[in-house]
Amino acid sequence: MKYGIYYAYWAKEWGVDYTPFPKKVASLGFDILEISCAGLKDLPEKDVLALKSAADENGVLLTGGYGPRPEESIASEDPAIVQNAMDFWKKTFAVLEKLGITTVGGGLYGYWPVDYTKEFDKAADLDRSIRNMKALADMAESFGITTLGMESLNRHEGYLINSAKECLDYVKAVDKPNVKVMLDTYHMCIEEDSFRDAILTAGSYLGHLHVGENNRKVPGQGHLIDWKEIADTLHEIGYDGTIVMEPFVIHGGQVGKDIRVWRDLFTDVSEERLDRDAKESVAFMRRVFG
Ligand SMILES: [Mn+2]
Repeated sequence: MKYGIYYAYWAKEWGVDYTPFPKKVASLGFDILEISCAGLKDLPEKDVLALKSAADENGVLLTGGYGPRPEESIASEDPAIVQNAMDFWKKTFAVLEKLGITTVGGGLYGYWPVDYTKEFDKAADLDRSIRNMKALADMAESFGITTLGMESLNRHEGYLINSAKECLDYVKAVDKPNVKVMLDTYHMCIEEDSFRDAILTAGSYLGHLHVGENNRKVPGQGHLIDWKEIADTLHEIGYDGTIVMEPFVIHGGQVGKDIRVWRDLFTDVSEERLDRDAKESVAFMRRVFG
């Protein structure tokens, strides 16, 4: 297994200067830095190269995460929006390739976070999404993307894929080798009957995993999740891939708004405190997951 962390733990906005992050996360004990695809296609070439150098120098693997904007949804009934989404990904994949990124995950099959004041037709949206994902998968493959993680999200954030079972059905319908199931223990707390059953359902289709507590603090600081059970089940299905923690503990900015964090989850949310928690958590993960 390789262990990572999503940069937005420390950030209030989606697009930031990532250059200092590889050194930071390596020093805290991580193998992976997950960055957002937001704004990547517009990142100046020198910044792309600086991030790649920083990652290489620190032996850090980069992965990508993304929640497409409404105008980037491949499930849209508007062909112009689908075309815009494909254009977005073509430019984004080109940058990911330069960064050596081969794994991208998130609600890539639609848009995020969903605006529930708008009407939608789940079956029709799924149909279009599956059809368009086949084309997106082929495009991704041409840029060296080996894993497009279809992240199963909780009901408040999405309606197309809420469970491991729905995710597996989607992935099988797309039927492309680089389109895989992606689970997130935070969303699983809300949607699944059992962590074990959900992971067994994903089985060999699991391509990426987000970890976080019920309260989105770092693993080890919640009250609900049996991490040993999750570790044992991952071993049982032979999963040896990427595990990225995705904590969100600071309110404010667009990150806080999109994630619905309306309070700081600690009195002390200093960088030192966040660093210490992340360091202890990845050590905890390595102990439990072996
Ligand atoms: Mn996630």
